[in-house]
Amino acid sequence: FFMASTTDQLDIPEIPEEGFSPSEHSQCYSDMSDTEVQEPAGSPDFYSAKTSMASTPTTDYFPDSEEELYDDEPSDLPAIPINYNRGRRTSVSAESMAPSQDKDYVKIYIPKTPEQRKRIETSIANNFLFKNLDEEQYKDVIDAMVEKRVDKNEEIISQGGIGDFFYVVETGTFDVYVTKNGSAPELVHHYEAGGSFGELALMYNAPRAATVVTTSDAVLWALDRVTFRRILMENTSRKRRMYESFLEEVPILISLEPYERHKIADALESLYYEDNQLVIKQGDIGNSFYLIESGEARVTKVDEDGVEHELPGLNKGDYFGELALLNNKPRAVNIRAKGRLKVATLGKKAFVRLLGPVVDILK
Ligand code: 1OR
Repeated sequence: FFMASTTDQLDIPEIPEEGFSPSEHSQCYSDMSDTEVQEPAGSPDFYSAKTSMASTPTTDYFPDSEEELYDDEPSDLPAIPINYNRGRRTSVSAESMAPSQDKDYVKIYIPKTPEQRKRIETSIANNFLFKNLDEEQYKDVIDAMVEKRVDKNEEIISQGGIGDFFYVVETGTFDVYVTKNGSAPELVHHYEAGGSFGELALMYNAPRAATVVTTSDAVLWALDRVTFRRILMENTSRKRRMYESFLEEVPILISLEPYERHKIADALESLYYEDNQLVIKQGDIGNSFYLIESGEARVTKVDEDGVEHELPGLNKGDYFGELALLNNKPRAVNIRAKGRLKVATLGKKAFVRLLGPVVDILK
């Protein structure tokens, strides 16, 4: 796709990166390309589908110059979250985020069998980035996705490259490596079925922040940059922005990487309670973890004689509900709103997956 259309017509900007050295990185990945855009690896499916995508206006994909890519214009995008692009101007105005303003947009339609659609639906069913889509958005996303079958030890994304696709994992396993300041690549993360990656470069018009390699044969669903930005980005960046400063101040999460807090933000949902409303009932089965965004909560415990005792209360940044999730036991206390209370909740599965690194502290 890129070789056939984009590179002929556009001068794809090279994105130099302070602190990132592709050549040093490639010492560990002898087959790693130093170019920004990867040749699509994998099945003929992927090639042919990419070719048909070329009918979409290519200028939508990349700005004409680096100046445009890193424009000083004010932007409605959040500032870049991680310091992998330190020293560069990071605001972006290359593409519009508001779908309604983008009248010339041609929807991408890649024909699929019902069986392929079913597989996509299963792959995205528990992915927070696909929550809250309306029917049309949901259909447009599935229409635009491309199946990509890859072998073990293939590099799907190279740190420093330009972002072309966002990927959802149907099957297979992946390792994520980050090279900081020219040091050896460090293994920072894994993905498996249901996971997704490659959103950062698309959201922030930034170089790829990490290298992603298959550790088994795998099936991926790739979503092009324009469809990602049109449909999935707004909600995702709104949520990350909304929870960013709050999560930075939650003591229990301080040890996490900024990117780990972003993933938590994707999974959080805010709930409001009125004065005296019950949030957690002693004895119930626990399904959620709670962080107080604003307001206060009262904590009480009913003893064996049925007498309710007041315990120290909870305030902004405090958390509760972890015990029942960690120990699979009923809720140990009652928690009620004291005045109006706003909490951010995380479901049990997401709690286990995303708060793994702090479970010891919670325990
Ligand atoms: P991308 O478009 O930059 C690489 O391409 C992708 O790897 C990136 O989007 C994320 O989807 C994914 N830091 C940055 N990107 C990460 C990280 C990460 N983990 C996965 N990706 N971590 C911070 C390392 C200092 C790891 C946090 C657990």
